[in-house]
Amino acid sequence: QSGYGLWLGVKPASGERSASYKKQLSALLFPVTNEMDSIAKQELLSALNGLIGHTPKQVDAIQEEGTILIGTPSTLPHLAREAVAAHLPLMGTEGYGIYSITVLEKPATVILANTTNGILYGTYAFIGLLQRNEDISSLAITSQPKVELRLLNHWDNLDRTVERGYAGFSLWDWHRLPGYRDPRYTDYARANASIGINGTVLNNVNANALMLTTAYLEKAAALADVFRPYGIRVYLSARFSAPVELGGLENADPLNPAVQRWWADKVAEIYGHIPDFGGFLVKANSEGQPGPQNYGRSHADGANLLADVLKPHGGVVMWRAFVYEDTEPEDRAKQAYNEFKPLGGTFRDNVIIQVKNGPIDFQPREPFHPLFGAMPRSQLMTEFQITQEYLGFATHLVYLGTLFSETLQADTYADGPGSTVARIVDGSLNGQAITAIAGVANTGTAINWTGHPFAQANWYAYGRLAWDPDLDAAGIAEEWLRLTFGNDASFINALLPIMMRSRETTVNYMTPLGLHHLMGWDHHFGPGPWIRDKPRADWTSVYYHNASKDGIGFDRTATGSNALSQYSSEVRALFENPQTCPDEYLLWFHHLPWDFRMKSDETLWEALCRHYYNGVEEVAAMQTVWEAQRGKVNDTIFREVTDLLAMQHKEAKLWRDACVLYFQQFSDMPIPEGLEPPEHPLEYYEQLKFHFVPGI
Ligand code: BDP
Repeated sequence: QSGYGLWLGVKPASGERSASYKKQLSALLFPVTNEMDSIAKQELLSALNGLIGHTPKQVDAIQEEGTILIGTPSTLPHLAREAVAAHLPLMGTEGYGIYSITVLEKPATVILANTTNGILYGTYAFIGLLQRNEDISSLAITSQPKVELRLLNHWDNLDRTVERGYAGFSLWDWHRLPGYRDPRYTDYARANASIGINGTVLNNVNANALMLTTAYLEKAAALADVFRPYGIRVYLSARFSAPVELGGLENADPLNPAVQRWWADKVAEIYGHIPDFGGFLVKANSEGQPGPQNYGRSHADGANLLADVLKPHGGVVMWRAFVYEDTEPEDRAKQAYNEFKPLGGTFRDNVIIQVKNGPIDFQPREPFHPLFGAMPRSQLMTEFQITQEYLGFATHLVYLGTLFSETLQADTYADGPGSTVARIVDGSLNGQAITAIAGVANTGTAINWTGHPFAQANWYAYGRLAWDPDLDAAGIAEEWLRLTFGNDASFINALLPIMMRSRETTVNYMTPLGLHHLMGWDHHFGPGPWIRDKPRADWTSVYYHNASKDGIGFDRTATGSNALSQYSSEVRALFENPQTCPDEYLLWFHHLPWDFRMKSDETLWEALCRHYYNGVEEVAAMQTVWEAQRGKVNDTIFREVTDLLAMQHKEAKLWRDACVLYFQQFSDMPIPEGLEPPEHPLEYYEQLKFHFVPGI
């Protein structure tokens, strides 16, 4: 009822399917050799119990039709002689195959992998097929993750608050760790394993050095112990100045031998606690965080220091490219590229540069980050934000599968057409040795994990796209709907279009036509296009929208900041002419007069108004569709989503009215006829105060 079970809840299979599953899955041959195997087996047995009210008989050899065989070539050696064994080389160390075969002239199903991890993933995938009531009579699935390190990043603080977290407090009960291991840690690991996530960074990138003290390492080790049998490794955010704060050293200069020794000893200690520790995530010289530049050294010096001490243990460094110069740049969108591109090729082979999907900061829509494709001699990974910092928190229904895919499928043209971001992330474009992807988690102590019931879909979609960045966002949404709510076709057909449209809807009522960073000061709740006069210009809204009597938008062409020059010529050609630039990115790249003629033949002002008004109407349409689902989902979730949609509608209107009135001061043009005028004057919206907004 509460949504705690996520997408893993099992409902009885439909009558016809139930009968065929019973026949097809009457016996189980699954030699268990370790804890991970036994988890997989338990999962399958309990899923079958829920689906068909029956568990297969467990056997040591094939005796009858309808046996399911699960194993590796070493646990089921005779499978190595079957034709399906030819697929093993395509499964790597984490992939699996699920096939319908005939063994000893009897129809059987086999889940095959090279490793136990593959078995676990294959079993979850098979359970997913059953939950979705798929036909399992002629299966031929081979699947291998395209990305090696598939991570969640938790922005969790040691006091259990979560930076930009909207689903309660941190899951990690640091105070009672390591003594008490909350069963929820296991449920967390299970949910992640079911979608292929294999790593987790436990603490905030704005890191507290205490995380690296022995007391906290023991706590982290307890979590690592719980996660290990689910194939999940623990990583930590490292504070660059820890040698000073914890070690009492004079500085944290990466070229100082005492600093190098301190990190080497610390890393050895970490591996003593967590033998399979994954490595460090580092935010350095960004938003006040310490870093190598404090000592006149480069990001590469800093990253390589940590890479060298992790290397003997097999650990990696994920060094973030979300950086700020101390001095204000002419265009913040250009900074990461300016600082990192010249360092291309100078990072160690266990460093991966972690680049946000877009050049500003997780906005409802951004073009892809220009670093993708610009550093072919260094390893890059993408960071997405699953938590909805700039997308209505855990109140707005926004399916992010489409946002993630939009970036992943963006073509950088770095090596000709087809040089997508996905191909940089999966390593196929530049042949990078370590591939990785990160998502800033949206989980917390909320009973349903993510606050909004539909925000679970974003965790799910992130995991699926981390496994295969080329998966289709609609296919993932449908999978999630069916796993979460069951297989009622009328419900799926009603909700799928809503999910698929929801991100565009939010863009419409928040930041249409390429506008960005209009959110309320600091907490990022609600509209704040009037935000000005802050410690840095690039922390204000007026810096980004540049609205004045002569027009609106950020000129990033050659007549402006020329951020466009950071992209390849094909991408430049796509964006540089306002007549042909896609509407979605128009004001990201151009400053245009209010009467600019859009492709739709409207003026820019009319188009802007239309997008804002459409956004609100689309939320109202979502409410109508949801209302019609009464009785098809349980009452608790039905009511929760109903109420949240009503809040979303109200907040969407707030966005629309505040922004339209604010921009109207400059356009001096009327709100097009037929559109309902805002309820209040602009001053009303400007003086609204929101206290104790979560997530700061
Ligand atoms: C911004 C957040 C801030 C994070 C920062 C980061 O507002 O809380 O610390 O990104 O990614 O989106 O480091």
